[in-house]
Amino acid sequence: MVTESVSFEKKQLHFDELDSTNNYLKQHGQELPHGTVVTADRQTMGKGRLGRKWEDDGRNCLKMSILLHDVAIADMAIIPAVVGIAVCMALTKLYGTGFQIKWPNDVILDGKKICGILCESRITGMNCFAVCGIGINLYQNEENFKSEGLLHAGSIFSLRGIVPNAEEVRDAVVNELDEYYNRYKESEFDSVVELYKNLSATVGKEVSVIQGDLQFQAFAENIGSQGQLLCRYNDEIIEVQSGEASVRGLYGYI
Ligand code: BT5
Repeated sequence: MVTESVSFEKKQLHFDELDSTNNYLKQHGQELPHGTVVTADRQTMGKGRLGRKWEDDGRNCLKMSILLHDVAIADMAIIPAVVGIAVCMALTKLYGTGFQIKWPNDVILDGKKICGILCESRITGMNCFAVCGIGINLYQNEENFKSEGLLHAGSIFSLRGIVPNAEEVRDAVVNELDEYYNRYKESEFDSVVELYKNLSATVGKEVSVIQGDLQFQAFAENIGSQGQLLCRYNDEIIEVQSGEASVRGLYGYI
């Protein structure tokens, strides 16, 4: 099905402090235009997936949420993957190669997590609006991460010695999401999944799947059409959904 693509309006709202940029857009999304970007210097309740926390030590980390209107509810499963692609492409354009996606949508560099993505939605009739929350570590050093107890985290500065410009990163991510979300909407779905696979640090590896109290080892064989991880386990292919599980490499975080 071909859906008309609509470019982002690129309205920007910046706050000194919010509980969460995602919460702000979930509350106000209905009145704001498609593509609105909300940023905050500090979050008092930064959220990760599955009830986890996003650690925020102020301006060291870029915290942004982007609003997408008229999203089909069925598309919500794949949107985090499209956001992951957009972040990877934006950072690659600005800072060079090495950025990859650890399933489902951590962006990693040199095996360290430099970006987390949390997409949420609110149902409005037959469709919903989506809030794409993105946290990108910009300036932290090793000590900052140690003091937060974040063993697998890295920043653009700690890993590349570059001092990034937060506005430049924000604008690049928004532009890439505008591009890749529209490609997806224009039925270039397969090309988006293909690109996701090329950027994946998980596909082709033995992984440990963690699903609540359950943990098992499997071979990450492919990505499904809805962004699920297709794993080979005892000669069967099982589908691991991103809302339910995390994966680790057998020898560490990736
Ligand atoms: C995520 O969840 O990584 C999604 C994070 C999304 C954060 C953005 S910031 C803007 C917007 N507003 C919000 O309230 N949230 C979004 P998950 O895959 O569940 O990973 C969470 C785990 O990542 C935590 O349990 C920590 O282990 C780790 N973590 C927390 N803060 C981190 C940081 N700054 N850098 C790297 N890893 C971190």
